[in-house]
Amino acid sequence: MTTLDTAASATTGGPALAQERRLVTAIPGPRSQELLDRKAAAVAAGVGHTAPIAAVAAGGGVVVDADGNSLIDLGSGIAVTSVGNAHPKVVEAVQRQAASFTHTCFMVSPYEGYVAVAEALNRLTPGDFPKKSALFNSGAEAVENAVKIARKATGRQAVVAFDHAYHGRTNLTMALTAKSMPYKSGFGPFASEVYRAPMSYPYRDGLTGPEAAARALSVIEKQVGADNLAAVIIEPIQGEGGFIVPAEGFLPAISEWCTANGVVLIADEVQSGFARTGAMFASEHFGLVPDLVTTAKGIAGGLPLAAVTGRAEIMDAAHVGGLGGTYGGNPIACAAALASIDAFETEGFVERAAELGEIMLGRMRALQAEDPRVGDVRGLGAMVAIELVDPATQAPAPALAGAVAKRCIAEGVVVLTCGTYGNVLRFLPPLSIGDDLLHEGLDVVAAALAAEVAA
Ligand code: PLZ
Repeated sequence: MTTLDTAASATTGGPALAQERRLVTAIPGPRSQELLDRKAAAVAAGVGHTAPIAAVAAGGGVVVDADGNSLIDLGSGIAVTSVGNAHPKVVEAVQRQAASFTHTCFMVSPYEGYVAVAEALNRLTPGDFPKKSALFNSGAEAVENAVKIARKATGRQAVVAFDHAYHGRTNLTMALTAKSMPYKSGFGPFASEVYRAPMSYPYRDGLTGPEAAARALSVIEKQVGADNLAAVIIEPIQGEGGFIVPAEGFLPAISEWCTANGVVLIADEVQSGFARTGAMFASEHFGLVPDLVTTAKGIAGGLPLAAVTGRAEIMDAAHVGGLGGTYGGNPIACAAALASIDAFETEGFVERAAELGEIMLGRMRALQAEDPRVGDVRGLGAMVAIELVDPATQAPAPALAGAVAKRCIAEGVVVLTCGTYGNVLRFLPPLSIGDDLLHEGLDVVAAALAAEVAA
């Protein structure tokens, strides 16, 4: 046993973990540093990390490290542990399924968990028409498959994605993702027949939703042509791109155009789905009923699972054997998803996300009122961000955002940055966090911002 094993076995995670910010060493402490040294020697340099800690337990609203520090979690492992880390129902379901069977491959010997997850997704996603689902391992894999399905269903090849979009790190999804550094730079050539349209970004373009939609549709019609277009893929609220909430009317206009032109509209709800925004899916806030929805992250309480769900006739377009993968819909991940979905539906997480959003938006608007470096405050539910800028010019302030995030982590609060310009601080707490801990985390954010002189 290494020292890290000893620390890990001494700590049980989940909601019973003391819900407190507790710093007993500098971050990183010696045990965390020991792991980071091993990481540097053993793990490819391309795999970065945000918080320099060795995590040994997490639950409620905290992550505990190997040195005994307890950090407030405002990231949820990038919007994954929405029901809370090591949620008891998830833990129990995983243990029960693992003891029963760990894998058969659904394409070889089907099992109920996969079918039950598909049924739940067909029921929960927007739209009251017949739906079907297929399960995969990661968000990127779900997006790849949604595009495969749309191409097969339409007999067309082109796909449109938007400025600031993030859809993954595989070859096709890198092509769909907008930002070069760090996601794409040097990793080309990228998949062909991917085109980019301008997004509605109210803070920076000042356009109404219909104006922004007209701008995007003009680009699509002139540069791609509806006859060539299989799918338009969009995050209803953009995640990595900066928590950009499109102006009212933008998404419905894009959706109507897709319907009128036989184009499959894919909503990528990998980050925004599963209660995160105060609705089961962010699409619901905009009255958006996509043809296909991609999900992952929050679906399974931390286990790797992803899905494509949508109109049955589109989903069924792929021939038998055309979709699949060795692990897609792994039984343990499905058990975790069913337990998570049960928690979402019976433990008030949708409402809780809305409450957490009110707290975060209120606090951040108050901060904005006294600090002009907070250029924009935006988000829905527990998906809230602030965009930091030069007050004189509104130019993005990425160095400031990075410095504030770093200071927060040193003070025991895990905060993530995002945005095309790297100047956005985003807050994605587990929906199991308590009000007091959230307020304390936001106090630390405010103090960190105050402590940084303008970048
Ligand atoms: N679609 C909307 O947000 C993943 C990326 C983290 P995977 N976002 C976090 C990183 O730096 O790799 C994401 C997303 C949206 C697709 C994906 C991809 O999901 O499960 O990471 O493949």
